[in-house]
Amino acid sequence: MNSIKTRAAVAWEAGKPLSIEEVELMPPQKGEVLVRIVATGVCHTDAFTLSGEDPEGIFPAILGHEGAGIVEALGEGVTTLAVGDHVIPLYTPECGECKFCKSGKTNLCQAIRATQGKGLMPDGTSRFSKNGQPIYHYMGTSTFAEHTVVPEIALAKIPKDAPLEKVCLLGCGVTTGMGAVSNAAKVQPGDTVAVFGLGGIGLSVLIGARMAGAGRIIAIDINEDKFDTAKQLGATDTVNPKAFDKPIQEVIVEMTDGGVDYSFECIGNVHVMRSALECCHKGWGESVIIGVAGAGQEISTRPFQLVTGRVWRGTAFGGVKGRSQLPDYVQRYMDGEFELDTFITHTMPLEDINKAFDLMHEGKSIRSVIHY
Ligand code: NAD
Ligand code: AHE
Ligand code: ZN
Ligand code: ZN
Repeated sequence: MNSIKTRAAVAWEAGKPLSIEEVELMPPQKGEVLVRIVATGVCHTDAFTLSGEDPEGIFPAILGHEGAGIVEALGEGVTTLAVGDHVIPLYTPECGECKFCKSGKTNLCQAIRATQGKGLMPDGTSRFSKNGQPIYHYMGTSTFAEHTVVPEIALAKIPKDAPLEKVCLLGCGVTTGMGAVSNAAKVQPGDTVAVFGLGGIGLSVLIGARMAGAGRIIAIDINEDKFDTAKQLGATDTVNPKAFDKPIQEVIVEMTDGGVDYSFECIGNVHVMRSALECCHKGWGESVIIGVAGAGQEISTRPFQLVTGRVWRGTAFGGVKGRSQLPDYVQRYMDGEFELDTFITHTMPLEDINKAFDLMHEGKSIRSVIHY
């Protein structure tokens, strides 16, 4: 197979709009797969990396990590996928063989993490280029291209009747939020939950909390436009921190007779991370960090908060093992256990992808989905 030309949104440098270009894509090498992306969501993490705040951000790159598509060609030695299979690219792969996969304790497969973090395929090179200049991959997925090359271990095979323009959201946001509830927190019926940030991630936490049978679900955001959707998805209370002249953790502690059983930070703001921990109940409350904070930022609290029984933890991709567990999320969606339409506030062609970033920054969208 020869190189192909494909359309992509290229991030030439941090802080600049993406540029829609025709780029060259080399064929899949050993253990790699060529995928035609049918649809991709735009996650806040794409905006985070584009902003220049990501310590691993590297340019020029083709961003995007919340996609779904169809296998078009196989590299040498690929045995678990066939041309025509429907797939979701995984920024957290699952090799099944590394120490992490075998531990049974984490979804953070490390088989290709080093090269992935450098924007390269596992052999240390890029498949994308423009006029001979290499363009970096992003999170091993680069779904802001109509065609992309992804390692076999970073593709989850999904049923062919799943609508790709919707289940692409299971490639990051919705799985992350739902998985954080069941895998990281393990919310139980009757538990009280606080969710900070009501974007795609926080709203997915709400879905997970409702499905887990949480009693009270407090949804917190400084943008009150998010409250109707939050209530629709299961929030019992909505709170705008700006409406109070005291720290939001004090407000939540007073509302809940001492604090919540579980809180989730879905923003990426280290000050809110502290509030999310400190609104947890003394003795047992647990706070899960999902939001991604910029380079050089650190979290802090009085150690006494932990000495007195609160727990701080974090999760990537909701603790979900992509190849073995993501197909089940797709099936649950197909079975009607939860819906995705509420998340898809905007759809647009690749040519308009910069609008998706504008809408996100203006707080007007939950998810924009790009249709190729
Ligand atoms: P988003 O931009 O759609 O939503 C963020 C929400 O936070 C918005 O509704 C915004 O109004 C609200 N917000 C901002 N500042 C606030 C404040 N001070 N107090 C209360 N609310 C505030 O983002 P998203 O796509 O839902 O992503 C959320 C975060 O999760 C990002 O940091 C993203 O990078 C991260 N993320 C992490 C993982 C993971 O695996 N850990 C996966 C996906 C996304
Ligand atoms: N590269 C950043 C961190 C970015 C980050 O935390 N990414 C999450 C997924 S966010 C998806 O929207 C993740 O999976 N992290 C685990 C990993 O191995 O990257 C940094 O700070 O360097
Ligand atoms: Zn994401
Ligand atoms: Zn592994």
